[in-house]
Amino acid sequence: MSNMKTSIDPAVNYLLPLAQKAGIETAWDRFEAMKPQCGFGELGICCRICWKGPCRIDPFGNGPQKGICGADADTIVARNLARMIAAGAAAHAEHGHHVALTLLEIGEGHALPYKIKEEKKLRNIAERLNLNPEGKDIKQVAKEVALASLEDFSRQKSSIPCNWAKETLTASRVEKLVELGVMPHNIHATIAEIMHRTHVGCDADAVNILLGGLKGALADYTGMYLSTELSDVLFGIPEPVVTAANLGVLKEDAVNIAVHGHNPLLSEIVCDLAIKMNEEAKKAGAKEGINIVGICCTGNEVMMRRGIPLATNYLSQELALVTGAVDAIVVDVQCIMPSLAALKECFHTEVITTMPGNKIPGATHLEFSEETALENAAKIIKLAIDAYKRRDRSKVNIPDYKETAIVGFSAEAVLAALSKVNPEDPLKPLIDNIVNGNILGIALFAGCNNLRVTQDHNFTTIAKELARNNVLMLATGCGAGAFAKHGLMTQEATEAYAGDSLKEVLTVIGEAAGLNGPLPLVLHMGSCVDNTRAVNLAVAVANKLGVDLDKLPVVASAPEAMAEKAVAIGTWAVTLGLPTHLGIVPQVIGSPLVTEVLTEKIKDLVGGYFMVETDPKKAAVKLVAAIKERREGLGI
Ligand code: NFS
Ligand code: SF4
Repeated sequence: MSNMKTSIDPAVNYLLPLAQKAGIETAWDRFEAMKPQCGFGELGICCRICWKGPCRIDPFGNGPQKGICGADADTIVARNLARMIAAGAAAHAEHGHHVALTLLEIGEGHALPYKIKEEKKLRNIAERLNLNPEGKDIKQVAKEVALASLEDFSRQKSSIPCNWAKETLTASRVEKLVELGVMPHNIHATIAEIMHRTHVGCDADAVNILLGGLKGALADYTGMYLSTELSDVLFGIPEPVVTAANLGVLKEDAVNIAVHGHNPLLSEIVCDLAIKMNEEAKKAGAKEGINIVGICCTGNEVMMRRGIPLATNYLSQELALVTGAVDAIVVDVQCIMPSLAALKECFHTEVITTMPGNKIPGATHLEFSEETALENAAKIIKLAIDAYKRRDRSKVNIPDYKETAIVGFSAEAVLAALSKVNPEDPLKPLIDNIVNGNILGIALFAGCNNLRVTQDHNFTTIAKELARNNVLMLATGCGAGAFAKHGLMTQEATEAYAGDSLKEVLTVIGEAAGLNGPLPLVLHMGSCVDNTRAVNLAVAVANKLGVDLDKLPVVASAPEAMAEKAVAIGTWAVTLGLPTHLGIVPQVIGSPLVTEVLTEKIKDLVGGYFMVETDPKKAAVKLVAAIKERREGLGI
């Protein structure tokens, strides 16, 4: 291993040496073996779009400056980036599409093991989408909302923007995006458009391709937004709940089932059924019954809706199995390391894939469908109980590390807490404290883990610096996982790290909301698709102040970004007007033009821009500076 520390997570540092001793390979080993990584790829100047290639541009200027077809570095970099955005958008789109189709089935009265948990929210959504829900039967409302959402995947008139984009942003932002020609009318069509224009021999104008990328990012936003909101309708609006995070949440005397991936459709049913099948697990000898734990964003979804503890975030998913105590890991879509199935060779763990388009060789495939969700879940739990019986106790090593985490701060939950301070005007206490400087600004942490940096280190370092500077922090995805694992989603963290004025505000709100103390230092807003919850709040604040999003002292940061989805999210954050930090150097710097557009020129177009800074302390300084610049702009 190199000198760089692998992780600041004590559970990882406990388990990695054990894995090494046992000859079990992890992502950290494979990362070492991959070095040196390809410089052309790192700079984004390798093109494999057609079979005349691969082509690569010599970054030093001595070798080829054009691919065989004549595409230069700018075209190649822009095309590669746009394709990443399209892939990220496709991932979120499929997720949202799946949830919307499920809602439609329910609205049409088909027998599914789901029901509408949040009627009021559904009616609110219907109103927001201009569907006049008053007096209509709830099933009818569900059907209309589902159809209006599905319209965002099928609309043919390109002059009509997606419902979920148009109705969730400030009017001035919508106007600007329409003017720039980057407002999507159809999520799937926008993804297809990017794939077309980046095909060999199509769009060669880097800036034009990047504009296509912005549109793709907004399609991503649209898919995510509807995914989050419709999931709330089916599974409940998250409310603050106290739970725990890190691998110490696994239990020696329980059938441990890890749910991993992104879509709550299956994991919700697994959780429901686990309660019913608890006795069966006990009969099999597991004194504590069934213990469900989460990984990645499925973990975030069930954590914030049900208080299910989070086992770990992206990078350490393999180590969950190295504990020898996971009896089954059930995965759906996205961010699942194919290596999990190989780990099955060393342990008794059942690795169960569930989605037709997400199989892993060596895993057990139990295909999920909405109609058979209950049977699927029962089979999964049975497999887990059987595996538990085979568990080799001599291989069990549960690290004794877990931290308390208060999670579940949906936009509704934040507003509910604020309304305890001011029932007539819940946003007022937030806005007043931003204006008077008690809260310097707001930072949204998102994104993954990446082996290029020490796991979780950037997140915690930046957060502690921002806290000292009185910045209110929100987090989602594996970033949220990092904060939960390291105890930053606690009241103690607020006491320890928040600057005086931030502490005072968090305490007033926390006390009013009945938490007997401050709000946690970092507010857990959910999975990655739930980044739109933060937009929801930001738009409410912007509308109240009568300004657009690019005027607010709000910033975003993805200190360990990795996935194509993260590229898409980062790009829409910029497009919506936010200064957005990346702690990983994006694979674009082989084109000075693209780099300049994304970090500078784009500011004139949309107000937001990317800031690249790999040093977390310096990143915090830059984020604070960006917030202060916005404050100056507002004259506060
Ligand atoms: Ni987001 Fe969630 Fe994690 Fe990154 Fe993957 S799990 S959707 S992509 S790695 S944060
Ligand atoms: Fe090379 Fe052009 Fe083909 Fe890319 S599209 S591989 S640059 S010939």
